Amino acid sequence: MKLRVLHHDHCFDGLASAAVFSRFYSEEISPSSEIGFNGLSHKPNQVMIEEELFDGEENAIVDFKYSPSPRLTWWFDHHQSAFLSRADEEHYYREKSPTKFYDASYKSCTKFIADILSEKYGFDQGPMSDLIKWADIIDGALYEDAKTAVELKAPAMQLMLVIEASRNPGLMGAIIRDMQTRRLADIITSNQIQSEFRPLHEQHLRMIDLIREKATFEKGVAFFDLSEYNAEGYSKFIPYYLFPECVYSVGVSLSEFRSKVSVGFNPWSPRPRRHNLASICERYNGGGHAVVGAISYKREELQLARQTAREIVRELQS
Ligand SMILES: [Mn+2]
Repeated sequence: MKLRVLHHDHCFDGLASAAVFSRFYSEEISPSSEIGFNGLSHKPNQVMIEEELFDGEENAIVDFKYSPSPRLTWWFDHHQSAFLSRADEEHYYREKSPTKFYDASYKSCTKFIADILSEKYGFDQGPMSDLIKWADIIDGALYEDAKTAVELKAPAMQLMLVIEASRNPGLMGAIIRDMQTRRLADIITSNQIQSEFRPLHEQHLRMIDLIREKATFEKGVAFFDLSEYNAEGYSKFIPYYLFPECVYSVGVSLSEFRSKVSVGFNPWSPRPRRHNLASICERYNGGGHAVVGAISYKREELQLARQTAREIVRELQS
């Protein structure tokens, strides 16, 4: 018997969701089943989950979009945009499958899965409670302060850095297997994870120094232009760590494929938010949420990205 678990890739909640579901499946459904993991990533203009990914006798998707495929047997998601099309959404509500679940009010899919399985199958969350708690904190960005988010002292935060940034194939599956039975503090001290963590952590510390050096702070807005550096993928909480008084941050970055303006609201801001950042970004053909947004330009449109960033800084300062 083979179970295929498709999970949101390079995401702490995606991997923790796969771990909780797999432990449940081995305990309650089929102890002798062989479980294989495969990560899914968002792609522009995606219309469906490729059918050939459903290569188990049972197939599950966790923390990722729905598929109407008859080969999909289990599904759990908590994203606001969980359906690739209106037809998929209608399919989900019409089918009323007893093993497919959706609730956008959950901070993490991990906690959602654990609660559903406890309620319906008597699954014991106890042994995985620390993992579930951290999935909620990380996916819901419920950090106590910027220090917790940026200094990465907790084992879960260190593991998050490895999960989000490592490109080592096979590592995600190994972490999911570990998450099912081992404590986060033990997982992070293994040689394999440490050798991944060290260079990523050094890179993270360099980004903190770079933003400290490049950022200006005026009228509640921290602004930094990192386009001269290879600097896409820094932690979005760094500006709030460096400038605790700031309300908003605006950054410009340049990667191999695009130039980008990132806009964020400080979750620990001393003053309330007075702007909807998604609406501001939408005016420039970008998007996001009320508290965080972004606008992508072509690489060669960097000047345009810089100009947009300056305009947004002025708007947020007013
Ligand atoms: Mn999630």
